[in-house]
Amino acid sequence: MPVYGNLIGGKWVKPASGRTFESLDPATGRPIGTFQSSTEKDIKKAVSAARKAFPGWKAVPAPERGQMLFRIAELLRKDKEGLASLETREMGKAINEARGDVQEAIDIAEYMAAEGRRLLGHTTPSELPDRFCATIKQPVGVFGLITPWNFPIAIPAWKLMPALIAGNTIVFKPSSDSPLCAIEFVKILEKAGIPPGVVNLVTGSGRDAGGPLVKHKDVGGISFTGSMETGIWITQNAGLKKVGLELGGKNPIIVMDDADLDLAVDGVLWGGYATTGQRCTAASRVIVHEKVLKAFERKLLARIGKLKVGNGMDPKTDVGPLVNKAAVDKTESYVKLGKDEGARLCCGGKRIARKGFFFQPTLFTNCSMDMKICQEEIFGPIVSLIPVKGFSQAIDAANSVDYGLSSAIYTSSMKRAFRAIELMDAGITYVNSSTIGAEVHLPFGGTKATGNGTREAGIEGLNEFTETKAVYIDYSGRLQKAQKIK
Ligand code: UN1
Repeated sequence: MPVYGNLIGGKWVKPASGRTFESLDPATGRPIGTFQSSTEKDIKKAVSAARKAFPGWKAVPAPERGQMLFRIAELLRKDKEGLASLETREMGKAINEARGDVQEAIDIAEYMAAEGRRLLGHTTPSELPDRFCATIKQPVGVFGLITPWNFPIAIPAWKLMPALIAGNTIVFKPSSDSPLCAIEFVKILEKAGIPPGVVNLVTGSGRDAGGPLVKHKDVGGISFTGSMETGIWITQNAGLKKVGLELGGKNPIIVMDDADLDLAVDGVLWGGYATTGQRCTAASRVIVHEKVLKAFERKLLARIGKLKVGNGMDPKTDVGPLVNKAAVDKTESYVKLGKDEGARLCCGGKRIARKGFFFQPTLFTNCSMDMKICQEEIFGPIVSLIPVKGFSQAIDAANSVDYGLSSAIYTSSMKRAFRAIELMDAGITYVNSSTIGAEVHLPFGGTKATGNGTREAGIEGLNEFTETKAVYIDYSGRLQKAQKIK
């Protein structure tokens, strides 16, 4: 079994604790590697390496940093197939989706590489004569990145690429369910010429490695994607650091009575069961106009019956395993809860008796918004149908959850589409398309409990990793006072 180290100051090293953990292939339950259980001591070393590397990295002209990001994109493209298979082996998603995950990393690398020649500030007039005013973007310093396993290359890339182009140095703590993807990704950054100490990688648990990173006084910012509970803990423990959070969703698809039902079925299948429901953007609630409920349910059930559950490496697989045993237990507990709450189970509902962590694609109907299965993020292959009487009830249902990440409406009415764009309380709204499939040059993030107002990717994604400095240059040769002070 290969044993992997931490990357600190350009060297692959063993941690202080001497303890290790294994990452399992969720399709077989077999381990694929041994990794370091790091603790505060290792985090301290990594932060100090990042701090040491910061002035040098900040001084590299941004277009030159951009060249390295272009090289990262090139290397990712070259190794796309290898990385995609590794993802499937380590966290289970269907191989075709794993390719998409690597592609998303290539896309953001290229997008942020080009930012090396922009990183735009703005100029603006002064209220005084002979004074020039402008803003510039500066790096924050050492940034801590804490990432999940469900997009084990794309999400680290969403954070690493803007952080790097802006001139930050990094301590990266990946999920313990996908450390090997993180390690292989970081090796590509090394190969592309990112200097030693600029990106440091420390594996280990959230409690023993993530916690000390969040609390470290020399870390200027934390970017986290994961659960709401951990996100709240971070805001309470990060002190005055810049904190960027993406904390999941309970994303609705509204299906109106004037919708193309077959198109909507495609969207629900893709949004609800792709990545086995393990996306922050997964469509876990489908709010259906009662007039079309029966017809929609029938069409959807027929299609769910055809989904092929299996090892993600099989190109015919639609739905891979869940990531680990805990995820299977959690999904199962929500099936029981749904039944107890009075929802009607249409199909699925059971773990699959074979090696690995498989669960049947599951559909509930006759659900109502007061049920926990319609309120809580399950992160498994469960979709709930919620009947409504009309448009305004649909919007109310869509908005009556804590989260606000993604949302969608299927309708042929222009008026309803635009109303929904205006009224759905979420960071993303799709019209006649599913809740998943965000593109990297648009901002990604959500309202309410999905986060703290930051956005990743797109031009807005740079804000999380930069400080904006206001600059005043006075060329009058005398002391000038603003605010009309004489
Ligand atoms: C996530 O699940 O956290 O829009 C990210 C999508 C993907 C990203 C999902 N591009 O579904």
